[in-house]
Amino acid sequence: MLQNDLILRTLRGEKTERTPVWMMRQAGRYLPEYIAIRNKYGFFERCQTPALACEITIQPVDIVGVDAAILFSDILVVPQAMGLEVQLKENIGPLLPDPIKSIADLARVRVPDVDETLGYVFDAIKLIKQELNNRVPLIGFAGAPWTLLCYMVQGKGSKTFDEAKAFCFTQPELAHQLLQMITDTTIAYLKGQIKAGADVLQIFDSWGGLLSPADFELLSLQYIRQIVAAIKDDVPTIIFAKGAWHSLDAMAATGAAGLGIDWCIKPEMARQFAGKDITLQGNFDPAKLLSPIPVIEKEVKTMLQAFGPGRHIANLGHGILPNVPVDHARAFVNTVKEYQWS
Ligand code: 1CP
Repeated sequence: MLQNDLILRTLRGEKTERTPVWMMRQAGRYLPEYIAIRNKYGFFERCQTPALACEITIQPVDIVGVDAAILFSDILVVPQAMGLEVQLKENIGPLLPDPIKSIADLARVRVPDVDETLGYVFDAIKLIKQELNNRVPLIGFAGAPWTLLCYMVQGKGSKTFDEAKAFCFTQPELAHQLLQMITDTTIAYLKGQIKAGADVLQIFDSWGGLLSPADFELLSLQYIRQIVAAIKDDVPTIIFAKGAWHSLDAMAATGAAGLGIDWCIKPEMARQFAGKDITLQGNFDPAKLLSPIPVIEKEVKTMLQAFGPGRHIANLGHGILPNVPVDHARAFVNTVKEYQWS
């Protein structure tokens, strides 16, 4: 039995004594303890070594006191398992030197045996569950098929992912073939995470908001729907599709237990779109954590008030920035934990 199951109860819609809190990208570069490990081991070495992934995953639980741990890994381990080379360039980001551009490139991609290619993730999850010793739940995750296609086709980060979009608009059949292969891999991968012990799963569609509402349905949501349908009866699932507020109603209808929202939508409006029977997660502007601590405390309270008690998990609207001071992250978490509904 978990000692702190606030997030699980909130995802079920149960009343809780307070709002739970965690931060996207909470295991990462703002923590000196993470930097110390980063200076010794390469990125994928950290992901592939269960003892390192475990240590990094638990750091924010000990250091900032969040109500959940999120597996230390990356969404790009899936394209890697599917046969693409993925590099992580220091302070630049991901680089895929041979991206998918044509039907010939697609022949290099496969739906892999996940135990063979991603077994290290399952081993890490088992170790983390053991080390957490039921203190807080463990969140597993995967990238949404659309967001993974963005990297697999564009080959690197981008503000617009125009080459990925052009691929989908000019070679739709190929795009859908690739999206289905990613979906099939992701379902097997997430089922493996559940079997290994993940308590909650989050699907990161970081670039969902780059699509029009119609294209979001066509290129993203129809694949997310398949994933949620395959896992929702085993563990609660949270969909975070950044910028895709226009489809909160459709995302709520997938059977997900929670929806992540960014800071560009009012909580009241998100609630209206998503309906009352789903938990919302978010939506503090990550850059606001650079404000003085009293400002952070005040703004966190304003956020909590806007969401109201119940059906809300406090979080950032996107990942924590590397230049956030640790005591600012802690102020964010503590303000949520200490907040009293009067
Ligand atoms: O060496 C380093 O420290 C590199 C920085 C880093 C880290 C800490 C990368 C490279 N990935 C990660 C870990 C990571 N990535 C986690 C760990 C768990 C956590 O604490 O949250 C998670 C959940 C991710 C997910 C991820 N990777 C997403 C989705 C979430 C989001 O922030 O939008 C995306 C888009 C990626 C790709 C990626 N990997 C790394 C970077 C810098 C990026 C983003 C590049 C870009 O902006 O295009």
